[in-house]
Amino acid sequence: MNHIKTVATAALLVISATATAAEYEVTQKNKAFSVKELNIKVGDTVKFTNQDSFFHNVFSLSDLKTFDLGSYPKGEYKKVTFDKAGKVEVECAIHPSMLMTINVE
Ligand SMILES: [Cu+2]
Repeated sequence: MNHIKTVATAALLVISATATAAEYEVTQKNKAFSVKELNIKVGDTVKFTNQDSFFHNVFSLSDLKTFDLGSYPKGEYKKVTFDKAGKVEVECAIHPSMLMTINVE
């Protein structure tokens, strides 16, 4: 019985740790990000979904969070979790005019 109780407590801790983190979705449509600017909190995740019928890429060269999610087609998404406060510029390598800013607080 003691063992079962320990497992239940551990599960509760996992739930409370993730409950404070939010997930946002930014879509790529008509060669643009759905928002120009997004304000999130440290620990939050942003899901980048391609809604165009051609490939988009998602990357950032920002010091705060450097990443490259690669290129992917319509209907697919990739997620990034932001673990530090600051500003992140997000771009698409295929379409240079696509640009957005994420403010992590
Ligand atoms: Cu693009």
